[in-house]
Amino acid sequence: MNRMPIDAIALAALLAFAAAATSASADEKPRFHWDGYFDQEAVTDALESLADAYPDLTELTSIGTSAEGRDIWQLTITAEKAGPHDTKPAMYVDGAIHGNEIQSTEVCLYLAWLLCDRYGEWERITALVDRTAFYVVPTVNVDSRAHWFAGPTSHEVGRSARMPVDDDHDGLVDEDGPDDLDGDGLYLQMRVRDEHGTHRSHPDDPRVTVRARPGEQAEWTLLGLEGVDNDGDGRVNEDGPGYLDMNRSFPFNWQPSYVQSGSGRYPLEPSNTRAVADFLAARPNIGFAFAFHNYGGMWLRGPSSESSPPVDPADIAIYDWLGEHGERTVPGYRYLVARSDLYATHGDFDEFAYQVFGILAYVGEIFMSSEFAYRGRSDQTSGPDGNLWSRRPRLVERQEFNDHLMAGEMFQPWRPYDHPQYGEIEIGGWKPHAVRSTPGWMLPETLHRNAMFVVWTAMQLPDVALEAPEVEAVADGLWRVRARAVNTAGLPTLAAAYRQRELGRRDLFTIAGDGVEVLSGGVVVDRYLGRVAPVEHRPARLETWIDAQDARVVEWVVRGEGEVTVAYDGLKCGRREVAVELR
Ligand SMILES: [Ca+2]
Ligand SMILES: [Ca+2]
Ligand SMILES: [Ca+2]
Ligand SMILES: [Ca+2]
Ligand SMILES: [Zn+2]
Repeated sequence: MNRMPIDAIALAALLAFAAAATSASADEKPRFHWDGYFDQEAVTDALESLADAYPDLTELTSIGTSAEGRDIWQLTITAEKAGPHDTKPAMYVDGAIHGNEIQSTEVCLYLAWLLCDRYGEWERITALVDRTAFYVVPTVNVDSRAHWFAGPTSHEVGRSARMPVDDDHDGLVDEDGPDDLDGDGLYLQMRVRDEHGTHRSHPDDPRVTVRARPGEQAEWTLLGLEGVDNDGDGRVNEDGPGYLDMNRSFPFNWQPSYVQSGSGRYPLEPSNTRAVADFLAARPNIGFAFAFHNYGGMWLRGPSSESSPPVDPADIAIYDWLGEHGERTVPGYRYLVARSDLYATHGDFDEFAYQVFGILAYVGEIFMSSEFAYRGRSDQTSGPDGNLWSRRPRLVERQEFNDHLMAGEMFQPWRPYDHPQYGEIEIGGWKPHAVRSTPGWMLPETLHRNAMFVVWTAMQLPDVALEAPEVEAVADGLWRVRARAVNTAGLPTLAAAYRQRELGRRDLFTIAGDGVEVLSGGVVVDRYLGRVAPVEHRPARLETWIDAQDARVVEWVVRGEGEVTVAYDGLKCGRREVAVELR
């Protein structure tokens, strides 16, 4: 099959990184090269080849289009022969709501491929794809990720939605973004020699510009991202493409731009986030969500801001339990609380999913700068937590990594440039891949570990079985029916937030039969003493839920004869039913 197309400009940025490619093996299963990146065209090709190769496991749809008209692809993965996707507990996974956080898309693609490729080969993956559904949106911010690969680009640009925003309120839109002054396809950094400036060259590596501490002679002032004053307003690069941060645009605890910049004029202003919100609303079977970003090596849970309602302690216990597995699955990652351990955000996706839909959610921040490792025993010390770290400044070590592991391809040496506004300056610095992207040759393990934490979490989605009800005659034509539903998985059928905020219907434990009258019914609150909490109305239809690795027992008294059907029906755990004879 074809080599994935990477256009010429992107190729310059990708030099040191393998280009993503696909090929068919003898068994016609699609094979992908996971040691490189997929541009948006290659993402579409990969999704189409998965959909073509696995028609019984996948369904590829577009959930909407972006501002620039690109499809926002969504791949459903489940074994259709074991039931339609919307009758199964489901996991939602997305990537690249921030377009420059590129490898989040590859994690989604890898997950989708892994589930299809190992189906029928790995027993637990097969069972999982039979029992649950995965909804994968590899790239939410399709426009900016496409521009990031097309270039010119920088690790700093491409986070925003590609929607025109007048950032400086001068009546002109996107009139002064970064400029590729030397035409190398990269937006690099500018610096000017200045003994009264703020920075100096690091003595161990003059390529590294560090802040001058008190008493140290400054050498440089940093002038920001490469560019000129395009509109003659006396400011440089003050209004680039965008700026609207889609992960501040969700309609829970949303705040306007004067509270939090980049949130847009109103919630869900970008069509991308509207498509995601509509998708969640239309899929009440989703029990858990992952949104992948970079970087920092973190599994983040809410609450996201001071003004968010607290996370229910029962849900925290689940997050803590899963988070510990997440830390072990991707060594070095930390499980953290977004608000208290990191920074406050308003209108972010995972808070929206949790608070509005009762979907437990993690943000996965892929990649740690400590992975740019070049260190030996002599420059390590044992920290209080037993970890090792380098004594050298991280940026110096990153240059060593650049030199010895990447043959120098991560950094563009400083070069003089005659700037129309600043005069004699220098342009250089870290290339687009060099800061927040996993180097291509390190990607396969990163993708696998992150995807497997999603897989393991999906294995915890509620797994409910209904046992054969017990029927006991209490009088002539009068029967007591006792039924028991068991959830053997690690997640409850409904999260505590969902139950306590009444975000949707509860699970229904029902009994029905032709000509059978249900006189009373209720949940058995003490299995040993047989105490029942009877409901006053509609006893045939008991509203309930089941905790993780727990059971729900109910009891009805019915009058009649023949067959009754007992069912357990939950939005997030599917429907089970069993027929039983009244005798
Ligand atoms: Ca403007
Ligand atoms: Ca703008
Ligand atoms: Ca300007
Ligand atoms: Ca400019
Ligand atoms: Zn992000």
